[in-house]
Amino acid sequence: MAASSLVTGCVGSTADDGNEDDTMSDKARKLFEALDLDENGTLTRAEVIIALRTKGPSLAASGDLPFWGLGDEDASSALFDAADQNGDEVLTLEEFAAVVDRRFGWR
Ligand SMILES: [Ca+2]
Ligand SMILES: [Ca+2]
Repeated sequence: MAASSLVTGCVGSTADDGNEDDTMSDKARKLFEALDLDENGTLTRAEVIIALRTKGPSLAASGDLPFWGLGDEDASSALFDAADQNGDEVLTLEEFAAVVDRRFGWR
């Protein structure tokens, strides 16, 4: 499996339609929305754990999450801790995207 196709795009700086910020990948945004079970715009630790357990397999099957990104409760909790940079026990999209984009190599 070649991963080279993942690193294309965003080479030009002329695209400026204002419809896309490049601070995070679309995949991170999509995953965040999938995990935000109550759709309030932030992720709690419980949401991350529950959502990855309930939705993770189907997200992985559809290519929206690496299979190796699936983990048990401890792994999900660790992911939460890694992402919660300011320690307020909720993840913003920005916090979440920064970690998953790096960890999953999406950006
Ligand atoms: Ca939420
Ligand atoms: Ca936070």
